[in-house]
Amino acid sequence: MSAPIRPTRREFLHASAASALALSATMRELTAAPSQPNIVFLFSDDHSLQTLGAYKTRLQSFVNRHNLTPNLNRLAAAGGVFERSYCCNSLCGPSRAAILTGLHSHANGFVDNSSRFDGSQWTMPKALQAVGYQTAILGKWHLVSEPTGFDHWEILPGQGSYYNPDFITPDGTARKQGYCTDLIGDAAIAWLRARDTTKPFLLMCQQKAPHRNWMPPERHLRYLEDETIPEPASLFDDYAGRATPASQQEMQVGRDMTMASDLKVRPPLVGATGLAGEFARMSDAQKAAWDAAYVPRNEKFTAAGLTGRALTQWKYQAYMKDYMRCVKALDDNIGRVLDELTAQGLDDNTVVIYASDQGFYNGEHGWFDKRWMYEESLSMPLLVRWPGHVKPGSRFQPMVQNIDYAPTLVEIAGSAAPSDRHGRSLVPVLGGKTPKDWRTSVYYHYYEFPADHRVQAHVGVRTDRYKLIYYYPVNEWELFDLQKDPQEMQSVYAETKYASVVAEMTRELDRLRAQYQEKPYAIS
Ligand SMILES: [Ca+2]
Repeated sequence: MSAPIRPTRREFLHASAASALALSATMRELTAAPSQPNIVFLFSDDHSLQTLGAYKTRLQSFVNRHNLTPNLNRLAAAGGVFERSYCCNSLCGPSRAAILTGLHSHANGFVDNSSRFDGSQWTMPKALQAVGYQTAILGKWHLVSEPTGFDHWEILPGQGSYYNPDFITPDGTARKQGYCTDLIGDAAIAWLRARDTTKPFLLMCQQKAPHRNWMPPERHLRYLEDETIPEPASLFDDYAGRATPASQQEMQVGRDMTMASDLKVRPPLVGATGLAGEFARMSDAQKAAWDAAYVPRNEKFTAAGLTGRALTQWKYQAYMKDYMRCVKALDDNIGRVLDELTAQGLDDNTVVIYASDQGFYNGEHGWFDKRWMYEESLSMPLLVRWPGHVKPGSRFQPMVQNIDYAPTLVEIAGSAAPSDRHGRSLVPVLGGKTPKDWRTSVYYHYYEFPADHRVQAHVGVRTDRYKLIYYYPVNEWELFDLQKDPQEMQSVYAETKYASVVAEMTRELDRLRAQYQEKPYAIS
């Protein structure tokens, strides 16, 4: 008979220490982990609310009937949708700078796309690094200077390219074969798999799509091919009832889109010589797929000999189909990243945010592009999933801005942003407890004129019901009653019955300018 196996004292102590360590690890998970969740910031460029199925817009039923954004919809359903989410300056670079700093453009220094971001200032990723996060940014950066505050970065030069794009890393620039949206999705998944699993992380995955010139991937070239996208009521807006800047822009679908690049009405790509820009980067196989899709369409278009309104309507359809095809690929890759989080068991302890740098015109007012303080481009999609904090299916009504993101993410990480930030943490709002003194108006300032689209510089204030816009270089004003005129077709600035509203809104604009220590109006 063998003697019973008893642990020696040394073994017993070792086992006790191990279980104490295991217990303490468990305690750490219970206490530390919830205070430092991972953060995945999924971002895109120029994605309109109209083409995100979780938003109640004129295209919502079309978008959902054609399954355009199933993955964004599932993210929204598992978390919350911000219904009054705005940018502070509707342009790519300025929105990104506001997100990183929590400051309006005049204070962070990046006012238009000719600016260069000062990476030495306080930023949210640096604040997260300081409290133990590993940080990464992948995709579109667009702030000219090199990223700071990131342990890993792999960015597109400038706007980047849809096909076979270049990426810049600390080691230099290299071209990758493939479709940009998919390559950024691949990079996000690869980084999630290779990261240091002992640390909480911030992953900023920033797509170029669906930025102009809306080049779809091969697999979606025939998506919506036989469909008719509903037109907005204002596709043939005559700009009466607004200040003069609205009629002086150069961003009309019918007049200002380029046939070859924007609308893809061009000779076959295969065998073509002297191809420029994006088209020059495509492989023969990619060009052949495009020719198979666009050449027959273009032959029909040429044969039809369209002019006037019919030509604008054709351009609207062509534009919207390519735009939505790019959104479809964006959504595919949102799904891939969400699936990777699930596969790694990260869903419960990861905050997932989706936003785009600003909204976009899908033919409203006859336009494409952004820039204006009008609703379509002032608005930003904003979805947040945070298990245990955000009630699934929430629809948030408080007015929020991109300057709020940095204070929010820093608080999520268990720290606090400096008190001089213009934005405010959304954490209480996300928990369903909006502070009583939450803002009741948002401030806006757009600078870049004339640039590409001749949108006049302007400032403005939006409250729940009204919007006041001041085009200061030309000293013209607009006031919209959003309750009566949600499409902003008729300024009521000069109407006597709105005189008291004008006075009140002007005071509010002045108050916000003082609060944010805005600079005096620069009239060049
Ligand atoms: Ca943009």
